[in-house]
Amino acid sequence: MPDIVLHQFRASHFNDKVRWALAWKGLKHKRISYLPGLHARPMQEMSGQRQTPVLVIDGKAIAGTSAIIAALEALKPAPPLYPADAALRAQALAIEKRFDDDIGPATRSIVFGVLVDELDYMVRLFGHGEKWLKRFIYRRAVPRAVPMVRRLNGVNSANIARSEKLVAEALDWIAAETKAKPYLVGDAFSVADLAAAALMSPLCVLDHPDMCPRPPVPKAMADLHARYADHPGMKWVQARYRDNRPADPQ
Ligand SMILES: N[C@@H](CCC(=O)N[C@@H](CS)C(=O)NCC(=O)O)C(=O)O
Repeated sequence: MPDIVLHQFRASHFNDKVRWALAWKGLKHKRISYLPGLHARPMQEMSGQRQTPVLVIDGKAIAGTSAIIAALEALKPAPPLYPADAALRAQALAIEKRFDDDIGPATRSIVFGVLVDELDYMVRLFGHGEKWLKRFIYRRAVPRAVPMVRRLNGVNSANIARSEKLVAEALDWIAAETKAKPYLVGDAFSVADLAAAALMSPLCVLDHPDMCPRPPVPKAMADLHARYADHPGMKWVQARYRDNRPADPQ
């Protein structure tokens, strides 16, 4: 078995996209978690860019979730995430790209629009599992980082309005595409479903241990989840987590 290490943020939908792909492939791996802000230098040194996730396979670092999934598909083709048929594969990869480029960042802007005013919750989401003292020091430092958090995550009224529109369109699109069948492309779960579900996931309540709420949940976050809860597109996201996300390999 290859040696696989995932360098990750805990509460992050792009990171969950890779955790899901690793679970789907049944690939055992080690996880190293970072608190946002403390991640940039190690990611840069490892992969030449600052974002998480970075996956290291037998010493080779790969950044970018689509490149990581391509590498996992090459490493362990079965069970597949790419459809075998070339036309369906192109369709699935185009959907993955749309969610990577537009919807994932939009989801993040909406959620951080709440989190910048709920710093205790933000630290619980990203810091659960850390030692108490590290969380305490981080919580004291976070207020100074809020302007940067706003900038990096597009938290401004114009971008949040644009993001809400993109997310509403994506949810309607998912609902229409999956009215008569569970999957976005063909008749099997693929990278399209994985990307769409993972990158919408922060807008709904999940019971998966990697993406569940960290109580107490502030009212503003509960209200955000409630806003989308009844949408058939969001129910589809929850169904994919329930039906197509295998347990992590032990
Ligand atoms: N397109 C990238 C997006 C990754 C991404 O946005 N990562 C975020 C976490 S969700 C991050 O590391 N943000 C911190 C930063 O930009 O420094 C991918 O597919 O991996």
